[in-house]
Amino acid sequence: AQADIAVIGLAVMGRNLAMNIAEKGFKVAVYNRSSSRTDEAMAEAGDLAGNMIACHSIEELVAALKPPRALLLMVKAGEAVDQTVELLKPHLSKGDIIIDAGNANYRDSIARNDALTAEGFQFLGVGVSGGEEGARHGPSIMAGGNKDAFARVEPVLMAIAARYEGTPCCAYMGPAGAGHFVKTLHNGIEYADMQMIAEAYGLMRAGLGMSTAAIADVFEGWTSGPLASYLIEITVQALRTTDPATGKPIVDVILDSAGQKGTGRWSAIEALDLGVPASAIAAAVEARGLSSARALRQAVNAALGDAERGSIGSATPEAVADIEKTLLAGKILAYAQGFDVMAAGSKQFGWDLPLAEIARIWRAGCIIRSRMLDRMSEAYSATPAPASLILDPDFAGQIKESLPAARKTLGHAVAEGHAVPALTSALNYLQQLRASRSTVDLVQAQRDIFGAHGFERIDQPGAHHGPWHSGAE
Ligand code: NBP
Repeated sequence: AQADIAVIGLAVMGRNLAMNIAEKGFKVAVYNRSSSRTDEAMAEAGDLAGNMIACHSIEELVAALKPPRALLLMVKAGEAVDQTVELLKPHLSKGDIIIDAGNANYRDSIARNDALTAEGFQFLGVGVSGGEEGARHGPSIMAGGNKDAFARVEPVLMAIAARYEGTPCCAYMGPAGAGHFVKTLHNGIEYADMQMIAEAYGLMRAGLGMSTAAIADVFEGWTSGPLASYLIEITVQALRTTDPATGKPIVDVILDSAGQKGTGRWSAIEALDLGVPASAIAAAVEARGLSSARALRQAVNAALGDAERGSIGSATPEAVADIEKTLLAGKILAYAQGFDVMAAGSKQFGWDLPLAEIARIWRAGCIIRSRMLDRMSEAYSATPAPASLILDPDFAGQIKESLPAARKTLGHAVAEGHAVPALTSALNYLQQLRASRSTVDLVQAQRDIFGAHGFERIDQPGAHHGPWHSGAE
């Protein structure tokens, strides 16, 4: 036995992770349910195959590993994980570590951890972000599970992780479930960030009447400003690409219907479950859902006519700067919501999630990597940590500075018939939060009328009822 770790599941993610591990000088045993994929992965690995051991059976795989064995699963999330674990178990020894590095629901990771630890095995639920490129050259890695098991595989995970100014983007998040919970929120924030960028693009295209090339120039300018991020960079790439078949910008021939694999939706569900508003994330998840409801969209379009989207102004540098500020405020607020959900989850499950560390390991490798996360990491390093990112003096300042532009831009956008669900959700969230008095006084009155729920008064302590029922106070 000579392999340091096994990678099981050699589709896009698994084979790239295996090559990454091999490149860092570890010996990695590789296995895939369909053997042909194992052979393909070895062929693709070229020189790196020298550090890879191709295994065509579970027996071979288990025999190739140094004890206590570490087996990293990169199979399709869900049942495939349980089926693979069941196949492995009879061949494993107590203390062997099973690592699920796919996009598991964190509740499944907790259940798998409980079941496997009861049988004497160890389990890690590890969130890996960065897609194919990240897996190959350095992903962001969020690990949860038994601390000793993490320590055993830490050298491998640290070596393959992305680096930000030399520091690996890999950290221990807490007990089982914590790693996949954080990865879920990463993806929820990713949905919001992407949707908001798309909305800003829409405002420039249909609101300011700009060409795709001109919009690409604007986004390119933003790559060196406060919005600097991987997602803005790939936006420039997308907008600059021409469709070889038609010669049109490729975005103009891509069908406006997006799928989803579940993690964005899970983050919105968790937010609702924990009672934490994450309206910008939820709006982004819903926008994807609506995009894929094509038959309904076509029927509504036919019944009500095409949306008459009007101009929100001319394409002046000021109008474009206003959209940049709108996106900046929206992005900070969406991230604030995502971090709030993590803070609440941490409290609920007793995890003690390291929020500063999370922002730190998201600075490179993952899809939402951005300059802003550096500042977010600093914000959460303060003692005491801010109750919300909005309360960090620097982010508070940025929001305050951007707010007039956001209100103006989104006001025009709504008046002129543009759909800007994520950006307006973020703005509404802030307007509600900062209002000295909301309209929930009326809701309280309604609740008391139909359900005698009672209310507090602004001028007297205690519970009160309105004078609507006979005999009531
Ligand atoms: P897929 O999610 O497409 O899964 C394909 C792999 O799962 C193949 O190796 C396949 O084996 C294996 N598999 C299946 Br399907 N059912 C199985 C079963 N019952 N038993 C054993 N193996 C089974 O691969 P992926 O896109 O590389 O993603 C892997 C994981 O990483 C997923 O959880 C995904 O959500 C997560 N992830 C993906 C990305 C990304 O950008 N793609 C990013 C971050 C995380 P076969 O070859 O025999 O069919």
